[in-house]
Amino acid sequence: MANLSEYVPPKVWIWNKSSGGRFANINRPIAGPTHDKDLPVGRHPLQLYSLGTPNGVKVTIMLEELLALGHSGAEYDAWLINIGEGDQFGSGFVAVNPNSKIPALLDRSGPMPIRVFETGAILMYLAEKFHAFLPTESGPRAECLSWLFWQMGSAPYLGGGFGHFYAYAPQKIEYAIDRYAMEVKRQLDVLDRRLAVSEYIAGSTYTIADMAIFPWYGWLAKGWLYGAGDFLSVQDYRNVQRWTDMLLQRAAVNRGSMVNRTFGDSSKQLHERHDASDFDTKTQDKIGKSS
Ligand SMILES: N[C@@H](CCC(=O)N[C@@H](CS)C(=O)NCC(=O)O)C(=O)O
Repeated sequence: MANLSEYVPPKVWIWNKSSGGRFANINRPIAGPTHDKDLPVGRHPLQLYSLGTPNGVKVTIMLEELLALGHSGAEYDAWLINIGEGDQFGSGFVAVNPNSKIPALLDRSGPMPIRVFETGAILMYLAEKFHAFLPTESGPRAECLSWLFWQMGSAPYLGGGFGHFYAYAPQKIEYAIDRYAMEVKRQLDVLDRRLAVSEYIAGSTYTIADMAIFPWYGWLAKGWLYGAGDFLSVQDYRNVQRWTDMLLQRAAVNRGSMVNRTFGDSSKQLHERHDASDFDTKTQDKIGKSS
């Protein structure tokens, strides 16, 4: 292993604002709003405040799947929260998610708005509201929720651990990259073994567990996260590849993956979604801007 310069932690940690790294400008050791800013509200029952990252996409896939099933109550306005600019610290956003992370959902269909944050909670809330994509029988339901919460516990090692140290940290630290590469490959193997014996993650039907896991581990399997496809030999996880290819055939998965997306091919970026027709008319290539 390469020599690391010796770091001796001080007795009491203090915030070094210039610690570097891709997200140094938004990372802070304190919660709460940094500025006053109301959130916009559109005409639909559901208001989503998000960004087209893997966490954001879980929810837009679910909403597009619900609409594809004919649930008009799942019509939604998807507003862009630019986390690089600190939008998640605006007072309106913090009121919907005190944890200041996208996505956050406001259900305005009832007499009082209901806020929901954390993607596991949002997916369960929508599944229960529309009686869809979450089995009702106790065994299959337990399997689905087990995998849903597996994702919630596992993805921080992929994003905050592996992705951070492999792609974003100011220095490449062999110890950290090794530690998280090992864990992420173990997680891919967990999925690969499961998908060797099961068509979908939770069994023979497509559920919110697939929607939660796909944007992280499906995107990783296609080499779309952190430029790490070769490094992690993702092609070796044949069952994960099979399952990812199957989900990529779904129109709602492709629509959901476009919403609030601000990177890549401009024809796949729909920065805000307020109507089903926006997919045909308001992508960045059509409105003449790209970022
Ligand atoms: N456990 C959360 C994770 C959400 C999350 O980490 N969101 C990231 C973007 S993918 C975020 O908003 N980061 C902004 C920040 O940390 O300030 C969930 O599942 O909803």
